[in-house]
Parts: sequence; C-alpha cells; structure tokens
Amino acid sequence: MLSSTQQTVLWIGCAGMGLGAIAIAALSRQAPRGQKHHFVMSFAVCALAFTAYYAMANGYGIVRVHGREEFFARYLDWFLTTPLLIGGLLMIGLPARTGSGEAARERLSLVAGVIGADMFMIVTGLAAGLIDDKPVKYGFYAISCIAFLIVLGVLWGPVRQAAQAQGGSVAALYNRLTPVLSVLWCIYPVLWVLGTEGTKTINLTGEIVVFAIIDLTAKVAFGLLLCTGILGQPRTVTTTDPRPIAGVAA
Ligand code: RET
Repeated sequence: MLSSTQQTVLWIGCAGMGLGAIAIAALSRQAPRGQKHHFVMSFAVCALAFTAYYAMANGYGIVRVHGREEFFARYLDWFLTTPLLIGGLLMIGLPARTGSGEAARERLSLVAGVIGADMFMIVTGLAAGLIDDKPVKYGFYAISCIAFLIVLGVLWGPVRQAAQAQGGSVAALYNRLTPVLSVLWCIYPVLWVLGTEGTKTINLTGEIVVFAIIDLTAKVAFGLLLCTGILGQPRTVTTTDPRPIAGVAA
C-alpha cells in the first residue's frame, strides 16, 4: 500500500507527463511537414509515461516482492520510452540517407544494436531489482551497467561522428542534447543503488520523489529541448543528406 504522500507525488508525475505531451503536440503544429516525425517520438515518450504514472498513482503496476514494493510499471515505462528517447537522438545524429549496400546494413546494425543494448539494460535492471540474493543481484546490476556503457559509447562514438559530419546546426543540436541525456541517465543507476531496490539509503517516499523529478526532466524537459531545437533548424538539413554515416560506412 502506498501512503497518500507517495500517491500525490505519483499524481503530480502523471499530470506533468500529460502536460508535457500536450505541450509537445502543440509545438508540433509549428513544425513543417517533413519534420513532424521528430515530435511524434517525444510525444509518445510523455504519453507512455503518463499512462505508467496513472497506473502507479492508482496503486497498479506495483507488486510486493521480498517485503517491499517493486514498481513494475516503471520498468515497463523505461523499456518502451528509453528506445524512443534514443531514437530521437538517432534521428538527429544520423543522416536521413546513407549510401546503398553495406552502408545501409551498417546503419541498421548500429540502430538495432544500440536499441537492443538499451532494452537489455532495462530487463537486466529489473532482474537485479527482483532478486534478493546480493551477489546475483549486483551481478545483474553490473551487466545492466555494461549495457548502459555500450549505449553511451554508441551515442558518443559513431552517432556523434555522423552528426559532426553533417556539420552546422545538426552537429550543434546533437552536441547540445547528448550531454544532457547522458548526465540525466547516469542519475538512474545511482538512485537505484541508494533506493529501496539497493542499499535502502533513501526511503520509498524519497525514491518516488527523486524518480518523478528526473523522469519529468529526462522526458518532458528533454523532449521540449529536442523539439524547440528542431524548430530552430534550417529545413533542408534534416530532410535529405545522401552522405554515408561517418566512421560506420566502409
Ligand atoms: C537501472 C538499474 C540497473 C543499472 C542501470 C540502470 C539504468 C537505467 C536507466 C534508465 C533510464 C531511464 C529513463 C527514463 C525516462 O525518461 C535499470 C536503473 C544502468 C539509464 C531515461
């Protein structure tokens, strides 16, 4: 059972996500037709998180494991929204077109690889949360952290190189968003260790409050940063660019 304070915080999270989704939908009306897809992903992130917070605020998506509350809905939210957030960055960093043949296959493997590593990170994080046996728990935590490093490595490596190769405002926007995403995402594994699934340094209420704050920042604030950045782009840059992905294409 959640306390009324905990429920209130989850309702605030729910309202924030809903307002974020509405704000992004409103902003998308200013976007030219060829750039609306950038807004769809950020809208979907907020809409999915709204639903997860709605479930949790009503006491659903939470199960009792080893005498404490495990927020299943949170992991389901992350499993769906983190690939979309990465997708948002990929759609900026990677050129709209690659060459044909191997370049296209390399691009596909890069996209599938980073999204796959991200989903694996969330699933192994959930396993760590559910398991009580400390060595096994922290083993899964370490595996999840390795997957996280792979995600960051791809975003800071080949995708950043591809963004640099596009130059100008695309590179500038990518270079603005990637550090913000990286710093925010690094807070999650730290909070996890301090919270009820890890060392219990922070109690459940504190954990719910801090997760709600970073969730709102990583989804709503980041989404608004991305969407306003897209609106500031010259139209031609993000629509068609026939160059291969720098550092990836042979
Ligand atoms: C866990 C615990 C295991 C180790 C690692 C984690 C990383 C989680 C991350 C979550 C990001 C969530 C976002 C949500 C919505 O916006 C699963 C906490 C590395 C990075 C950005």
